[in-house]
Amino acid sequence: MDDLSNLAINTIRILSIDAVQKANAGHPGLPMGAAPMAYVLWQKHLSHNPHNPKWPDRDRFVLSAGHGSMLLYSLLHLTGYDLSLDEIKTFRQFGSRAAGHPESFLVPGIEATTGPLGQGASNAVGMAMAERFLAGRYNKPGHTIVDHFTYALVGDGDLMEGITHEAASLAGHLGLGKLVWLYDDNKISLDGPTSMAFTEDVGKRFEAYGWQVLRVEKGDTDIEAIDRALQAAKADTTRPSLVMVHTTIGYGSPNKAGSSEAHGSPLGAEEVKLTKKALGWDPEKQFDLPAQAVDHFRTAIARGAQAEAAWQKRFDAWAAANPDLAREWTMALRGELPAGWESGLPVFTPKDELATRQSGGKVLAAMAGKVPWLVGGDADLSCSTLTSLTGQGDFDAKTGLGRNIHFGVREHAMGAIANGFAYHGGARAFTATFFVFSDYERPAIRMAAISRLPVTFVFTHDSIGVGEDGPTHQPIEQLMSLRLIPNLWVLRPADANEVVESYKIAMKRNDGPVTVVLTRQKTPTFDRNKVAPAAGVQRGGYILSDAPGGAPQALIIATGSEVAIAVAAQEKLLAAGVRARVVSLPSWEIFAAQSPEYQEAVLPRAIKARVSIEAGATLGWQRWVGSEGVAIGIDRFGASGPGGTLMKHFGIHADAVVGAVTNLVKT
Ligand SMILES: Cc1ncc(C[n+]2csc(CCOP(=O)(O)OP(=O)(O)O)c2C)c(N)n1
Ligand SMILES: [Mg+2]
Repeated sequence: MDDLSNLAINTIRILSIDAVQKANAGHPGLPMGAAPMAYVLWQKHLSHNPHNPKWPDRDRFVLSAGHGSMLLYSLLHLTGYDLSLDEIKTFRQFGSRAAGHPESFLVPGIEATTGPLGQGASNAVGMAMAERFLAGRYNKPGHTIVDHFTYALVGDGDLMEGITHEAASLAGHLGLGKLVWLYDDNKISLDGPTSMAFTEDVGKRFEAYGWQVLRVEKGDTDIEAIDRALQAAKADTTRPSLVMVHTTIGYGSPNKAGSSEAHGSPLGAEEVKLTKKALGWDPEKQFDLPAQAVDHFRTAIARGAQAEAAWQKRFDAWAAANPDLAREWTMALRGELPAGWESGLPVFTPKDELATRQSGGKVLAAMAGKVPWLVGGDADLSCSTLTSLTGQGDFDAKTGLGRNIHFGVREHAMGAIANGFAYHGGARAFTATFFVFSDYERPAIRMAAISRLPVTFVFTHDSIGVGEDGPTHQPIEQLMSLRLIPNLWVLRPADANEVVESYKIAMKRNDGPVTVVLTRQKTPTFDRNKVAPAAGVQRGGYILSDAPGGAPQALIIATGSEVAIAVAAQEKLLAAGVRARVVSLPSWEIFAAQSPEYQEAVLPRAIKARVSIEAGATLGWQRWVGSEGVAIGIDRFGASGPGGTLMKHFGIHADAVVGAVTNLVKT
């Protein structure tokens, strides 16, 4: 290895261990072991512009092993991104952008929030798919404006997690030739050697997935071999590549290298000094970055500017030849929507007795006709979720054409891949599966919420209304548990026109994910001449049907298919002389964000007789019905049987509401 490369690699190591030591917390081992591969990738292969981290055709780099965050912060600082040495000195402190794990919205250049192992690598699959999707849509003969690689650095932990098994399997199937995972193959994880729990032949596994597998035996020192492997990875355009780089965790530390002791705690002041000595640094100096190394890293700035300028030239020529596409490109990347995109959406009438999954399918297809960058798919359930975009073809990673993604039965990866599309930009992604399997997608939903990603997670078969499939397929706690996730909007529309409004919300939201929760079974479409317009959904909750003939004595609050039950109860109550107001509350989050005046107008504090009805867990409903109200729901697992029978059996019917309201009004 030449001296300058050696110095540069050690600079990453020293900066990383100093920051971890100062924070008195963090993971020094990975940055030390992975520094050579990171150096070769960033210095010789990664096409990026530190002064414009958002350049659309940059290569993407995801540090999936997010615990090694100091590796990424070192690279960002050294190559000239907006992350100062002073900020690195605040690593892991409250308010620092150099957070414990990389957070995509804190520092430009962090492509994905990582930490929960496996998510980042799977995001990278989504990014690589998004690259293909944009290439298919925008590249034209003689004009290539989308053409970049996606790299992820993965550790043993990433490759143990099930989610990467799914993501890698799909990536191999699709033949994502511009996806490269660099595997920090150090045979150590948190608790000790991986031999305790992880002994399969990873290379063979990836070969079986259809990946090109490359090996670097001396990953601590042999940067030429790393370079050759990366060249070979890029040269194979038909298969994703796994570069297995054999490294030593904590390389350079005389007493902790090769041991899990280097994984998750600072080396200790003494060991830091010994490491510095071993690597030829002054043991007494901290945050000592040799100017020669920094200058060397910062050549990335000129290289990046040049690469972007060359791209810009190609882009301008393309834009001149394709002005309509160029306008679309700009809109799609900004997260805007084409003028008039809402105009063709269906309007449903009471004649339409549809399951909300059915109306949902129609709305989605109509939106897809207006928004060409809407893309999505399902976990082998499109025949049930009805989320196929009719006439839009199946996604083909070779051509990049087609907008229906067959994720296969892989909910875990599906969510993370959709997040990858959002991280990439230029495409609006949705996913679909049965609501009960939202549990399989939940870790990705949580990451979307943290990272403020505009992804739409569609779920159908949303209650015991599913029927005969029984308790394994009947969501009980899912609705309430998704409401627990901060920054996630959970929408459960009551009828077809509320579905239209829900999808409008999903399409317009740019600062976080939205779930749209739909029924398997038919629900009536309300006569909007008799009840309030569905546009009330935009406020999260609204008075669907007010108490006829005077001030309401009671409030009935419901979501989804139970709103129709509430309306039926309202009629029965009226016949018995009780005036009840029906409030449809499709989104708690949006409603709770309305002004106190609006909330008071919908749910007046003075009315204590309140009953909620929702075919799911009741925990939490007290928030809206108050301590004196009654929450009708289901707090046990469902049962196998026809949906209608189950609704009766579990007390989800109008008479239950009538009974509860009558009791409350009497007392
Ligand atoms: C889903 C998930 N489970 C557990 C953890 C806690 N954790 C962080 S790093 C780690 C071990 C990772 O080992 P490896 O990827 O080999 O990293 P190395 O020790 O080589 O740096 C674990 C279990 C996590 N971050 N995410
Ligand atoms: Mg490891």
